[in-house]
Amino acid sequence: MARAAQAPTGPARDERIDAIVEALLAASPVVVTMHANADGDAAGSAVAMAAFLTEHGADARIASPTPFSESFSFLLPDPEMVLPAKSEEEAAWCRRAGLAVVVDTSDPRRIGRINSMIRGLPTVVVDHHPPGDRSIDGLALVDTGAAAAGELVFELIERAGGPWTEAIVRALYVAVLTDTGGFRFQNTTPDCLRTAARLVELGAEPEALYRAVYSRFRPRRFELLHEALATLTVHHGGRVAWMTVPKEAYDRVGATVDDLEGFVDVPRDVEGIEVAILFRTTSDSRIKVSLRALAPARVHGIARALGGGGHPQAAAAVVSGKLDKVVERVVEMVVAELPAVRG
Ligand SMILES: [Mn+2]
Repeated sequence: MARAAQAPTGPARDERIDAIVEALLAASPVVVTMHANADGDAAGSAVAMAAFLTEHGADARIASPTPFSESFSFLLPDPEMVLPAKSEEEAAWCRRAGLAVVVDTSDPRRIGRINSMIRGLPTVVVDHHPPGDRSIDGLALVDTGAAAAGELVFELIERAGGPWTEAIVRALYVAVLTDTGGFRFQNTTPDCLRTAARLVELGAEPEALYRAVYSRFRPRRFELLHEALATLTVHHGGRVAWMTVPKEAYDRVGATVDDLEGFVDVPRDVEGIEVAILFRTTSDSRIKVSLRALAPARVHGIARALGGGGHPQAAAAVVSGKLDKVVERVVEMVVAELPAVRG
């Protein structure tokens, strides 16, 4: 099989999509996976893919490298769609599978422990991240022009003629909604809005799904945000802003990663900002660095240099070191990479 690479265009793209649909509809059982710490796009794309395959008569289940996000479990039409993590059932499923489908990443490192479990299986990769130095072998639909992997899953299901069940429609709407930050970011293209429009025609309910994703925070999240806000720092003439999540407060309120949803939008929403950064201490005492940029500023190069990855305007890395030292180092890198001010 061809290595994952940028999707061809025109008739070659049509052929690739046909080949992928054919591969998807020929296999059972199928194991669907996505990147660790799945966001709305990874979770939504995986659920839609598994539901689509199930509708076509396949036994399809999700193997999630990290526990399936509580925030997106409402998308699961059946909680059993996700294989119990690190179980014999999960291992047996991967051994019996005739196909693996990887969504929202092409990087074998980002699917963590699942990578060795699907090694050797015929694989379909559906992704919209810029290809990195390593990619999962397989039949790939990788299109960095897509706002969300969910937009590409939509294209595949459309080519297969549906069906557009409630579970599929909701999951894909949430995929596109979340990866565009609620249709606010630069990746909110006409194509992505057309996909969203089609999903609404097919029954997706924008307000219900908006509330399910963005308006279901526990009070402890605001307690943590209150303390994090005290760390908000604006730097370099207002071009860079960052916030840190105090580990002591995180532990005290019993927060989980789900409680941090949207925190990076705080520095991102500072007027005139070009790069926003969120720093938090992970459970193994490393520092997770989330970077957001307003074009033309780009941050994926910095994330890569730190051992992470992502998109030009949204990227992340996990680095070792003391928080204040990591802040100093990353801010220095960001300032050095800022485009010159014109005019
Ligand atoms: Mn995505």
